[in-house]
Amino acid sequence: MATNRTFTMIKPDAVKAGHTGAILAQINKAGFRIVAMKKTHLSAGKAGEFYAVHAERPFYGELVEFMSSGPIVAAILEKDNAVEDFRTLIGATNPAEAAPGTIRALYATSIGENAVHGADSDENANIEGNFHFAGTEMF
Ligand code: FUP
Repeated sequence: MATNRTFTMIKPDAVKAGHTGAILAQINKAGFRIVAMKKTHLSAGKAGEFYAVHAERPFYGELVEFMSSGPIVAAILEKDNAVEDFRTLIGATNPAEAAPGTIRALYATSIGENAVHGADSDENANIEGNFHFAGTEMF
């Protein structure tokens, strides 16, 4: 279900640097509609839960520390082909490999502090959206 929805987070580096407005404007201009959105600060426990799929990876500890280091903006976005189109809009995980003009090329500083998250499948978009939002917060 919800194949036209994706889930994103503007990460602590980009929020701290004051890029929230510019990133939301770019998302808007690319044709995504905001279904749900909030500014929040994940605890280390919650960040660890969100990224549990990476628990065995060597960067997991740093990832959890970074994602709980400051406020984020979480959002569910809607558009035809949302997951794939949003991955294109944000660019490669490593900003050094991100296409020019993509959000990560513009605002990310490293592979670890890469400005934004984008769900990688319809299934994960749904799981991640439900992790952050109740059904009554989606419009
Ligand atoms: P992406 O789907 O592009 O966010 O990338 P991944 O799911 O592979 O990784 C999730 C997050 O783990 C990245 F956003 C940043 C972090 N990461 C690292 O810190 N180092 C790596 O080598 C790979 C990922």
